[in-house]
Amino acid sequence: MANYFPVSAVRFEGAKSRNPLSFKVYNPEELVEGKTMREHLRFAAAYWHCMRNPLADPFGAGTAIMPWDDGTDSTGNALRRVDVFFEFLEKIGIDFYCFHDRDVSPERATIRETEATFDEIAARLKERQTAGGKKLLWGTACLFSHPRYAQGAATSPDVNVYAFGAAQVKKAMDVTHALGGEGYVFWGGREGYNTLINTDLKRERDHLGAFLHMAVDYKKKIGFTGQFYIEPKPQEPTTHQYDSDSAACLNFLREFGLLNHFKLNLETNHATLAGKTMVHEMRVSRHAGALGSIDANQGTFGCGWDTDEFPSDLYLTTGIMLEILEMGGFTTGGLNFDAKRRRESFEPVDLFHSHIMGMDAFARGLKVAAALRADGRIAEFVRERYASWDGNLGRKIESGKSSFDELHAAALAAPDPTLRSGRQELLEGIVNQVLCQ
Ligand code: XLS
Ligand code: NI
Ligand code: NI
Repeated sequence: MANYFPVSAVRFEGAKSRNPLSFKVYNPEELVEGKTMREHLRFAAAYWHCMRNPLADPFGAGTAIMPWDDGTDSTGNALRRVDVFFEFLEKIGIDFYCFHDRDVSPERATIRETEATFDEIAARLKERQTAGGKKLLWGTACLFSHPRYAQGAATSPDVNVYAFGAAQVKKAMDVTHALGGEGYVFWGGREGYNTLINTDLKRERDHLGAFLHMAVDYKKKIGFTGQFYIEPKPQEPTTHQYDSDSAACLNFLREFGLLNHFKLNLETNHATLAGKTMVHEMRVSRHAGALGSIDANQGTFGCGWDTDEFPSDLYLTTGIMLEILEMGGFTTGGLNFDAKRRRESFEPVDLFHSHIMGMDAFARGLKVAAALRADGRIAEFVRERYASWDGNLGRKIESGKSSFDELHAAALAAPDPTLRSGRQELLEGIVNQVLCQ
């Protein structure tokens, strides 16, 4: 078998290791709260960033060195990329992967030909999955690159474009199903508008609702039991995307009667773009029973771009893993590195350095999150903070059995309330104390 990366399999060597191609924290078999790190974290690599991202930016051409890629749309080139990608997964020790249809398989002159090529590539993906014990976390369709989708796909003003998009999703679902995918993602990059002046917002949202309903029907028809996810993002490439954040997505799903069929795939940098923290986005969807999967990356606050940096911020990874532990762990979801190396990190080995760093950051986040739960001081504080609600009056209100008359009487009878301190800084100090242990 060809050897595209001149490195050996990456292993855990512990905190003292100075070997750059080793894990310092991520120890796949180490138990945390009774489960191995590997089971908790369910890492996935993104095909698009690993294999298809040339590391270009709006000011300059791609810099990524990809000696295996001849730059053509030939099926042979696409098949070779599959081999390179699986060698990467095997050497880095990542169990899952995610792809868009067009990342793995090029578009041909007709839909029929495109589908035939896709079947050929899917067969190779399946072969490599089985050989290496790898799994597809989720598949998706790229409905944003081709010029026909310039004005949206499921929200296009043109019904024929809409049909094209549906055909593409149908096939991407077939392939995801055939590959045993655990999920399927809808990220509507252009499902929004650039200006309201030319946009029938009502019709576009209705069309998107209908599109997703047809996807649910088709899922049942083919017997695909994977989880459907919506991935929120507020803008970029459109000025406004209908699935702008967790709350907007949940409202959309509720409005169109789709809430039972979808969970959310949350991406850190999308939260940042929405002016929210990732933990906020996770908390909102967790309480709605809709926290599904994570696109792990990080961005720069206020920068306005989805810079998809590899996650290095331990405070962030701790917050994310705390939400996951509080949820009881992932079921179908996982941590997909929707992250790209910086344009300066153009060598193939940088794929390893970036994933190693991100995996160690999440392993540390997991350990700190578990330690915070074992420590218990923060949870105890929050319980105490709301303790007044555990009395008769609180219980009645919470169960919808009180009234303004009763509360008026209660307020008259009660002494003036005395608030207790929120102790934000004390609690932040506890997080830091545990993080540094
Ligand atoms: C883009 C999105 C995209 C989705 C999948 O910003 O993050 O990569 O994850 O279509
Ligand atoms: Ni993403
Ligand atoms: Ni993104």
